[in-house]
Amino acid sequence: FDADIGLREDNTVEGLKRDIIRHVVSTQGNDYARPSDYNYYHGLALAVRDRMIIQWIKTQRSYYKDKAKRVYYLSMEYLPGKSLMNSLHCLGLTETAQQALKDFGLDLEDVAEVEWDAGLGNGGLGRLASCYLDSMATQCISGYGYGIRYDYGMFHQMIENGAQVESPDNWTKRGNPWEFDRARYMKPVNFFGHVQTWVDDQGRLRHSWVDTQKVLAMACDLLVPGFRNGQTINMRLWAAKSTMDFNLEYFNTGNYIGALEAKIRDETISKVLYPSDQKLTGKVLRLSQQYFFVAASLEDILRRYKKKHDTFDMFPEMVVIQLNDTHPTIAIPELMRILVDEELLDWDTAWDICTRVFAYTNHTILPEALETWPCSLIQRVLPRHMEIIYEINHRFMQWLDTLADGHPDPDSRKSRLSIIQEHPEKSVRMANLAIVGSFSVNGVAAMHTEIIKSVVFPEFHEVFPGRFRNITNGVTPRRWLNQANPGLTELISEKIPGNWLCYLDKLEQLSPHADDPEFRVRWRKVKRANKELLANYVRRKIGIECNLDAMFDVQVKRIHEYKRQLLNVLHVITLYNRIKANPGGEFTPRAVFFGGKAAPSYFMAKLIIRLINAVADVVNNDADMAGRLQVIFLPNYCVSQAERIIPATELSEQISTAGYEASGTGNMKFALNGALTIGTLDGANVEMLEEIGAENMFIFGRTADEIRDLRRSGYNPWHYCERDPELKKVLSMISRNVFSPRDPDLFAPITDSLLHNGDYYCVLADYRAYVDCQEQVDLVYRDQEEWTRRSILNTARMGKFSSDRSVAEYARDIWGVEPLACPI
Ligand code: DL6
Repeated sequence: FDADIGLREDNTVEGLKRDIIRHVVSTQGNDYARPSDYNYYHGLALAVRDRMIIQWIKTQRSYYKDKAKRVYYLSMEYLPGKSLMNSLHCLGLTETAQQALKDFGLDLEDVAEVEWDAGLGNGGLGRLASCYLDSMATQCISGYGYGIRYDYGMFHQMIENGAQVESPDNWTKRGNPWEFDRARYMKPVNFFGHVQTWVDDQGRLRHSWVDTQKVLAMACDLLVPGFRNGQTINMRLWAAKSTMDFNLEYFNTGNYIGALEAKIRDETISKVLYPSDQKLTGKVLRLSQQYFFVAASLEDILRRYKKKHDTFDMFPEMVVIQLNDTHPTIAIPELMRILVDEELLDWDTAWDICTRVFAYTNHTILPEALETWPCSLIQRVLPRHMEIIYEINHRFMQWLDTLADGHPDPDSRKSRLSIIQEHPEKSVRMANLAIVGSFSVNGVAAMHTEIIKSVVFPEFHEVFPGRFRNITNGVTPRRWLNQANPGLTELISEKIPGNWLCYLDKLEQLSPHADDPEFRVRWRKVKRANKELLANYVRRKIGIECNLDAMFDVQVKRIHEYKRQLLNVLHVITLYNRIKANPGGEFTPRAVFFGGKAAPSYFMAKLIIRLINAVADVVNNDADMAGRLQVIFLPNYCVSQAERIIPATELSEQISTAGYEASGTGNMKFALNGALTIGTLDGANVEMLEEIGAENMFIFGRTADEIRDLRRSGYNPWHYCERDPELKKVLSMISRNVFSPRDPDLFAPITDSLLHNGDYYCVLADYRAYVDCQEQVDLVYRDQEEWTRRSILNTARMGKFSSDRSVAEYARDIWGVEPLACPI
């Protein structure tokens, strides 16, 4: 009995069963004699949530008691995946739930399967945000995630005739037992209107944003539990609701259809996630989404601060706001608007506060992903913010004029650093605004940060030298090892006592066991069992029978030219040709898995999916390939699917063009689960190499500098094709429609982009090195003892890549917060 709150937490099997039945019957209104798996899932989820809310209340209370500085993580995207198993593991209730369901004649795994993934993000950026919330909760950091509660998350991908077909992901159509809708936290958010400038009776120049259209933001709270530490933090997602007054006006004038239109238009704001990860087009709706969640979040943050403070003097001491990429950058002018226009602070004081509160994480160097918004658009949607951005820029330009650093061409530097870009259309460069308005700018892997400092924003680094830093990404071992790979977790736990899942450096203690043949046998057994589980899943989903003796070679991630799924396909075709040429030869058997979604408007990415499936068709239907080569495209790659694929993987493909993958986090998850990596020196692969050792990875291809030099010296992909008969044959097969007999020239855009349009991502330049490196992979795989030894060492040396380490670095180097004493 918790005297403090007065709620009972009965964590016995009987207690849990009682709560499940209560929710199945009383909350959901079911006849207890005939509930379905879904009813039980829902009932169990609510019973678990009951327990988490108690933790959550205690956690929130402790923040006030400890006068904790709050960390606010603003992100347009989160990818929590499924919540049930994670919550049970965190609360230490997995076995209890297993037994409770068994008593009802059910299996926990089947019941957990019913849950729908919360896919509120595109890929790495969103999943990183979820890993960081997990680590904040686990490390007792007073954090909050803020974002958007999209009605439709990442689209559902189907493959029809080899092509991606998208359908909407109505992830909450059967309700979402994990969230609390807070109708009392409805915050009006303003759009459009105009600015009135006036002088008040104290002679102050004032700005009022008037005649706006309002949309309400309703808070939906999703609880994020820490790992067995009694902490639960909050992910607050905002849902757009139309204002009642607004509807009434229409109704009163008899315009019923108009009233409905307005409601639909308003609520469109949180309807759907933009399914494009690296290219953001200047759409009113996207800007509205950004402002919507930022404005609601800032209001909430200020409300919480004002409960305990009468002035803003302490604001930077009590609040830090991490901007997850530029998407929430409009928060900077919004905070200025609130402080100057509403709180009546003078500009300099307000700016000083702002620039001590915001920190910005950059996640990409792809130019098309660096957001710019046409000034005309911002002017229309957020007129006061446009004025403020101009003012910020004006003062920044003036400040640049004061720099006496002997720059040879200060005017051209000013135009490059300006927040306003003049051509081709007058626009706001959001990254420049984020850098100018933040006290910290960080990249997500050492190499990425170096590129940011030296190539993407070199002059910002010159004028703000202390502002840039690196925080290498990490992944949560609770989800990506404990939950996804219980077999391996158990085996590791035999060798490493204590709570190594929260102190991942301890994995190093596994290293000596790599030389123990018995341990290696057991390690292999776990992998084999995981391969069987994946094979069962593949059979169920797409009816393909996987060869369990084959090396499971996997590339799952968003489909993008820079990630070079094409290079992998060219290798598969090369293997196919080699086997065809020598059908009696000895080959290391491979099952090559692909998975990933293409942005619906990204033509090349969708064509790459078609090519993979077309190649799979030829390979999988050729008798000579039986037992040697298989190609499998798994539709609808998502978090819960990753949890099945990663533990079964033996070879992890991390083969982006060097200099383009900011970090990658899949690379970390695979190695943590004992896969060996074939990869380029890109993103966090570089740091993985430092930890794991070159002898335990397969590194190939040109470095980022070499790619740059190659381009500078006039890269001609034809040369590579002409000089390499295997490559030439592969490309000519694609051109000769071997993989598209019924659709001639289907893949011409791919061969054109490689041979005639400059092969921007240097696929052909790295082909030979990749194919040769894959031969090394084959050789090592044939020696299963050696492969297993390396596999164990990979896992053992992944301690650095826990998101706990990343979050601890953010806390120490950027946020200036210390972990609180955990309530339990
Ligand atoms: O930092 C998380 C993740 C990195 O691991 C990937 O390398 C990077 O591509 C990804 N970036 C994005 C960019 N989105 N935008 N803008 O998803 O971030």
